[in-house]
Amino acid sequence: SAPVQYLDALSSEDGASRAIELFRDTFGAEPDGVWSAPGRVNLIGEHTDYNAGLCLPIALPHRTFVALSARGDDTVRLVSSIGDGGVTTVDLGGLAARGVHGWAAYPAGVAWALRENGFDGVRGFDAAFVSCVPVGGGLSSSAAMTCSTALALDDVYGLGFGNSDEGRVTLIGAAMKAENDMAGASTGGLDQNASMRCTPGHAILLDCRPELDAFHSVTQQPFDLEALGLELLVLDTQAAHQLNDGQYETRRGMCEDAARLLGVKNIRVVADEISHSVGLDRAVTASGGICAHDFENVVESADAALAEVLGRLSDETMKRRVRHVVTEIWRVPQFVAAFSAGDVKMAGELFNASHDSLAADYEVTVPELDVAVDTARRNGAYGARMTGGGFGGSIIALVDKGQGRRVAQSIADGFAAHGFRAPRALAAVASDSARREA
Ligand code: GAF
Repeated sequence: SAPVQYLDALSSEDGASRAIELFRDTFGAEPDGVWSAPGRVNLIGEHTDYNAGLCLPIALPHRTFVALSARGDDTVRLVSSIGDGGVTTVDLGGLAARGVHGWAAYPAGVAWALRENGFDGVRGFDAAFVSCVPVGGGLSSSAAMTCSTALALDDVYGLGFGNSDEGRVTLIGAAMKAENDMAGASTGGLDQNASMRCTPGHAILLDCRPELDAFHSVTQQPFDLEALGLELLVLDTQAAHQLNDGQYETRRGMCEDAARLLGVKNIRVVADEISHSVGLDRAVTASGGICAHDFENVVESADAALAEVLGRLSDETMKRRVRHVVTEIWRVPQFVAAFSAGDVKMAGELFNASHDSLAADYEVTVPELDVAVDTARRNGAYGARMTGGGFGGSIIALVDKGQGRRVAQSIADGFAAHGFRAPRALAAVASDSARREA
């Protein structure tokens, strides 16, 4: 088949100048500034965020840039390089949840959410978006848009949250509210935290327990692929991905039902209780690696204890959903420990186990994702898995440095043979969170 296409990231200069140009052409004025926010890939910890679990995302070099100006009224005017160049207008006055449709719900929803959260000083704005985060690729194009908007509004309306990690948590709240209540995507916080809190060269270990403050919810974990002679291939399968079509919400609802039936406030409690009772938590520490000599026995005991808990549920589908969430939460610290100890084989196996669980137990994969993962594994990847919400979107594969393009091509060839759309590849290095560009 044809050579696999790589999606390059826009440089800061390019992204900013294109956004300024679109703003000028559309609104006939200079913007107050340009801000940007990245897409993400989650290394492991999928469908755990809304279960108060653990995730491990990095920010992509691929970003959404917004040139934006404050207005003195309640009008929002939006234009995007991805659209047809037309301007969408929204009136913030009297706006209610689900009151905006299409992509405008995301940026307009952020201003609406900030006002709903009590920041009355936030008024209308003009904004021009330019992005290199593939839309619908499961790489958080939505969060890149809401987070770049939140940071811009914070700046032009002088809220003062953008300059600290703690303050950013407030902006994340508004970005999430925009997605949940305006766009109707009941997402859980992984994407917005990644876009707002990641730092170059690091993944964030994100602990989604709602009781944690900013200081305790994120720890920066060095993620240096170079040092291990590795490369992380990201491949957008181009199988359409959408989070507001009911499937995501159904998964989320079933997890909440399961927690109620088990008498716990969330599934994280189940994962932690078992982990503690069998010593899994003591065997796996981020600083000490995986230290139990009898690690396999510990994992077996954990699985047995989990089976016992699942025995208290009667619905077979629900059992599998809970099993995915609990085992996935366990895999996150194991991956951190394996990676920091340079145990590439184990890190890859954890990728594989995560994908297999998402496919068999959580049922959020599609044939394109399974074929891509399978092809990557057969072509030398240490491990491969879908990343993000699933139902389409992207995979990631841990491969030897210099092998990414070959593996991507083998997947593209496989896709051609299956009659799938041509996939697109991205080179992933752990990049910076949302920032002001100009
Ligand atoms: C999507 C959601 F937006 C996230 O909140 C998260 O649940 C993810 O799917 C699955 O881990 O990206």
